[in-house]
Amino acid sequence: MSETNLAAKANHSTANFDLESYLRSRTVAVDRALDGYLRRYAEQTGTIWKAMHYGLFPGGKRIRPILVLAAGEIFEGRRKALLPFACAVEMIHGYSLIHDDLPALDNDDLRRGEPTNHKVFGEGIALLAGDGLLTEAFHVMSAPEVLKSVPAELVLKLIQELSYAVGIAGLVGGQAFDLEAERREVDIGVVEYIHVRKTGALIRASLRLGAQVAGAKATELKRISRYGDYLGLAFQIADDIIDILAEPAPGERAESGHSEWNKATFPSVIGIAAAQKRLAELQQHCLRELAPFGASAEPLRAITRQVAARALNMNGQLLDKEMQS
Ligand code: GRG
Repeated sequence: MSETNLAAKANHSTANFDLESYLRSRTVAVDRALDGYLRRYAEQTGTIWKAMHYGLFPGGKRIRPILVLAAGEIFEGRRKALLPFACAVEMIHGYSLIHDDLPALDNDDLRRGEPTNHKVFGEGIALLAGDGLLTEAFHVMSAPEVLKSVPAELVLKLIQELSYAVGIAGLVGGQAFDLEAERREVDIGVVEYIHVRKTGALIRASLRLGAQVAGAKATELKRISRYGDYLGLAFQIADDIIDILAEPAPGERAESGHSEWNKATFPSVIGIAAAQKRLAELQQHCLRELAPFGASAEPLRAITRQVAARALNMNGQLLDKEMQS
């Protein structure tokens, strides 16, 4: 097996799979490639370059690019072919966070424990850094080097898929709907509608990109897509449960009255226990979709469990009671 071939298929087994080292090694590969893409502009662009770099480094969990790689590995995709797509989805994620933190949207001062992009570089540059990352994602995917390992027709299809997933039908539309939902009562159907677009679409697209670059067959791709639908929703529900359970008690909150309970989320609309139950069900759906892929899907299986575990373990007893009732 060549150095550049990610096909770790034969090495994974449920019993001894080490998720931590898997995530670490993939993060190193993604970070190196992301840095390489940005370095090409370092000399010509000054502050905007620094703001774009700051938007990507230090990174977060890198879950979306790792999903590209992990889905590609199932079908023995080559790292060289997968990495441009992995980096593109992380650039788009980075852009969405920079824009989401702006005063016009969430008005956040901190991101990953550090001052947000606009706090460091000002609103104008932060806005442009987001634009720069979004645009660069498509530049990276359509580069001539990519066409040496991925057929041009497929590249075009993937660009179309990803732009659909992050445009008005997906991330942008979901965020806009979320913004408007803040001013009205929402039911769980609306919450799910928002999450599927705002968070789910990019997660699903990441998995589909990886699988297609690696040559998944139509039936396999359908399975990966269903897995992506479940994982995307699970990811957002888990994030919202963690946010609510980590929130200070009402008397200890800042005077702004900002509370996770006021947002359009699963735990705020149906309660923590019901949200945990839904999360546990989604985890099962995810694992069911991965079953036919055997050991090659062990990374995705372990990622699924980790996504759910953090939110379920925070309040395990409550979940147990609900599941028994
Ligand atoms: C501004 C067009 C536009 C969209 C913004 C991504 C987004 C839409 C908003 C961010 C706020 C939010 C809670 C989104 C839900 C998705 C989510 C949980 C994002 C955080 O993703 P992680 O946990 O972040 O992967 P890290 O820091 O690990 O990269």
